[in-house]
Amino acid sequence: MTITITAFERSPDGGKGLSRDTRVRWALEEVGQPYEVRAVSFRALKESAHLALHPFGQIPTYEEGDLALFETGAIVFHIAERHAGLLPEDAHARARAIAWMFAALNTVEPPILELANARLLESDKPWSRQRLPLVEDRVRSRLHQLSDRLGDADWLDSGFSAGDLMMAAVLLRLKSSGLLNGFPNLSAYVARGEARPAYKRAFDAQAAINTG
Ligand SMILES: N[C@@H](CCC(=O)N[C@@H](CS)C(=O)NCC(=O)O)C(=O)O
Repeated sequence: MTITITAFERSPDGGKGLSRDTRVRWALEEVGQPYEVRAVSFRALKESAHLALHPFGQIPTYEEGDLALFETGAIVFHIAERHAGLLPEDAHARARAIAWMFAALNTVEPPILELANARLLESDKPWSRQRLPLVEDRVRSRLHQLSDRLGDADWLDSGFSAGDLMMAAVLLRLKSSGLLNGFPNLSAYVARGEARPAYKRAFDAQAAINTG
């Protein structure tokens, strides 16, 4: 059955791979599933046809036969459950990989998004210069904890899993901030993710529609 995902017609990052369709593309590439992409304009995101798929008017969505999903956590989890390659066989290791997916989305991504909002949307506010260091500290605090847990391991829980895919995708958003530089093991972890052939294919595919 054909898998169709949605992506921005033109991503605001100009093809740096930060739009969340990239993590879904990455998961599909990891498990070797072909997919099609339907590009959606900002205006169409908020129109009824797209809202029927995504109640919050966002990308990405995932359609396969009569299944329609939104939220990257749910989509990547669905892909990982349906196809071999992203979740370990062992039940406990599988549960831990899923816990890392949730940790990426619920614990690590929120302060990173707060930082992006502080930099992009609030920089003209009179209180912005005082608030920014506090927001950065909250990100650093999470990075410290994650760095301590990762130590010198390649991946968060033995082999690469959907948990690593989601965590690396979330951390990639920090690359331009310089905050990862204080954590060499996390920088290397993200680089290992980016070096995976499946990530490269996903990155190139999104770049192809967002550059040029
Ligand atoms: N929690 C959602 C977030 C989705 C999201 O924020 N998508 C962004 C693109 S990366 C979007 O569509 N933004 C446009 C908007 O919110 O109007 C997920 O993980 O899928």
